[in-house]
Amino acid sequence: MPPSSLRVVYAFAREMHPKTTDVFIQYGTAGFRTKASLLEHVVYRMGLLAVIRSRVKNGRTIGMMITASHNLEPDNGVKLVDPDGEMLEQSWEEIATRLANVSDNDLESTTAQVIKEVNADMALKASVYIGMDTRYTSPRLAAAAVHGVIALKGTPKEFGIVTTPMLHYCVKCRNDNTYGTPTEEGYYEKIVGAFKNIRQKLPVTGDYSTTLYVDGANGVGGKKLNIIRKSLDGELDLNLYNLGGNGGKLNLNCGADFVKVSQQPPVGVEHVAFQRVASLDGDGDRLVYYYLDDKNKMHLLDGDRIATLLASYITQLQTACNAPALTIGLVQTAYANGASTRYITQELKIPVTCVKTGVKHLHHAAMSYDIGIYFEANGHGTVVYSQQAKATISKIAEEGEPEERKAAQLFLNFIDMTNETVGDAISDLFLVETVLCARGQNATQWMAAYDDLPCRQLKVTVQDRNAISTTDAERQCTAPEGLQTRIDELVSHYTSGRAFVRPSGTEDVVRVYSEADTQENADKLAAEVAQAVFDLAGGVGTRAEIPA
Ligand code: G16
Repeated sequence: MPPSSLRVVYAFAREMHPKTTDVFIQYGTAGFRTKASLLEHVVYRMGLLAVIRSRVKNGRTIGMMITASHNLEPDNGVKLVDPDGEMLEQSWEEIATRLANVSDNDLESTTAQVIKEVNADMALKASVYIGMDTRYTSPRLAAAAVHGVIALKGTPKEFGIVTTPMLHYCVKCRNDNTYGTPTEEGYYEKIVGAFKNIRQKLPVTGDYSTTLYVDGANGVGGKKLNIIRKSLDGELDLNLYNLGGNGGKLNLNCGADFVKVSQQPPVGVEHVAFQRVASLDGDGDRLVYYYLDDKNKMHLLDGDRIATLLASYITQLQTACNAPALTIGLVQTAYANGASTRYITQELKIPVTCVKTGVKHLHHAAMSYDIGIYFEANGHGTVVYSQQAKATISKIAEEGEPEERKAAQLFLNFIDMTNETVGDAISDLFLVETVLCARGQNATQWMAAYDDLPCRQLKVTVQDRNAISTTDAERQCTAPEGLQTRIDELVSHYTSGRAFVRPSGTEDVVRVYSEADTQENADKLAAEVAQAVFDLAGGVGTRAEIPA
């Protein structure tokens, strides 16, 4: 493409998606995320970048997802998806940030500079898949994405409203047709099809009940489960709540993030003692479970519990199909409850790696195992399998001893049910239901594996959250000076105390996490650490504002 044709980049920007704010925006934990009103020019520019990225990848398809996931309705966001369905390569995040922040006048020259820098052959075809969540601001932003793609002569394909993991899945399938069909229907066929196959092999036994309540967070995940529900033929009886009707607001007092952080049940869900409830987040990439007991006390089964459940079952399958050479590992973040890490290493005897927050970090670390299980405590995670693992299990399914063959065939269905590209609430829900069914367990029995240490998460608003720097997978704070010493001192007063702070990459806050021997102590420790952040890192207001 000759440089003169880049003029359209500026013309589109000026006429349709001008930069109207000087607020600096950064590619964060999961792309750009801020008030939707500040994002149109950013999304347009990411359309340009997606085309450049596609050409650098020899015309393979790149994804763009318009969503702010767990954030409340006024926010929105955009993230790019690489050809294998994984998050954008980290070295490109700086380029994305640069392109998002230049003035309209400098956009043409910066675009040319980026093309040169990454050595993109602009004569190649480029393909970009675009999806969006249910926010009322999403269609407008999706249109800006399309304009960005067209401005650089790429081919956009719009998927409309889909869950984030569906878009990741479609990108992967478009670039690797052995993975599946790159459509929403193709996704259902693979994931739900595998679940139904497994159900033929594993009859309902023991204390497992096929009735599952679901909190849809008033977002896209619940809507898609409503489509799936009709095809389940009674294999799973889904009672769906918070589907976006009756004035229910996206992620407001409901959804996986609310349930995990506030440790309270969501509004809008009927409560029946001991009934297990699956809670999704706004774009369907996170899942936590909970139930209320007969005293109305909530018991949370978060990402750590899902990880341990899946890891123990996968180990069982591995033993049953006699494939001991395959390496298994589990990846967590600093938010993982200390009790879960102990259970995984000491009881399950599986190695654990701790990495920085953000599925992009976990996914990468998990890929160093044949079978890598990764979950954030907030319910974001999946399982990834190496080619070697898939080939080994397939071979056993064909050539093993009768019992090994049976186990390997089940294992292959289990793999098929997994969305390996990214954490996926729908796929994870079917995985969890499969394990509970296979074991004949109810939620209380699932909960009995180990006892969580009481914990608390808080948010503190400061003038500049980037004033906080961390190291050691975010477990130690290196700036501002004195904060880590203060945290250490506070923690030392508590039995089983642990605490850390980190700047959020999706909200303009500093996050605080604490653990201790009792809930009262965990709450107290979190409040003290939050106050220390407020005092030493430029808190906004008169005292540490501590929203749940
Ligand atoms: C995103 C990321 C997650 C991360 C979460 C919170 O989730 O994909 O990996 O844990 O944000 O990140 P932070 O603490 O930096 O704000 P989601 O579901 O919002 O896309």
